[in-house]
Amino acid sequence: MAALIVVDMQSKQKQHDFIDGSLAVNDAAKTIPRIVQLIEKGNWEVIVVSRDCHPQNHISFADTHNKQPFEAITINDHKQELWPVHCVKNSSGFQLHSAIHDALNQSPNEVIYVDKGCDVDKDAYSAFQASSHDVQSILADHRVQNFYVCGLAADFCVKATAMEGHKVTGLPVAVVEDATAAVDDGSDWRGELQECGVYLARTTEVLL
Ligand code: VGL
Ligand code: ZN
Repeated sequence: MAALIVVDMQSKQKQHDFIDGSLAVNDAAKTIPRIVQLIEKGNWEVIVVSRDCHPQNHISFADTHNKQPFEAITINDHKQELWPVHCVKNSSGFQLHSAIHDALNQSPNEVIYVDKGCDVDKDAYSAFQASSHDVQSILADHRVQNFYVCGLAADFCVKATAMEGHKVTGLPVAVVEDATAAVDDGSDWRGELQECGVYLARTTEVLL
């Protein structure tokens, strides 16, 4: 049986959550009906829902370093992209989009929420880096044989979750390409995924 991983469908995608719309992901709104369909119509062993969950002054916030968002800096030999303040735990931008929230609440499938990026000095794009749960064990405990990844953003947290998930579990993994959207339209996230052995699928195929 299969699992669905829904990545970071938080209010950060709403243009009005940022005055300049800076972490608003293009086309994020289009993904919402698709993800609702996946949640409502799929027959899942388990649905894992990740949430980006940052403390104030998080290492990934440009403000923390007095820098501009969308630059990258090097910290301890590690590249850190800098973002506008987003998904601060228990702020409005941390909440799941209401349509996704409602679909999950009504789902007959088991739903497990996992939080990531909770440590002030560590970022985490992949749901497999969640601090609250071990997603690899969740999938193993549910005897999941393959899984699908949807949500935001295609070129960051969705990509990282699919790649790490495929690597650590060895299971077939597909990103649902019409149920995700990228921060950077120019990024070749599809090619990068395929190079790592991750498949691409569309919502209608997944629900066949
Ligand atoms: C994400 C940038 C920073 C994501 C999270 O959910 O893809 N992107 N934090
Ligand atoms: Zn983040």
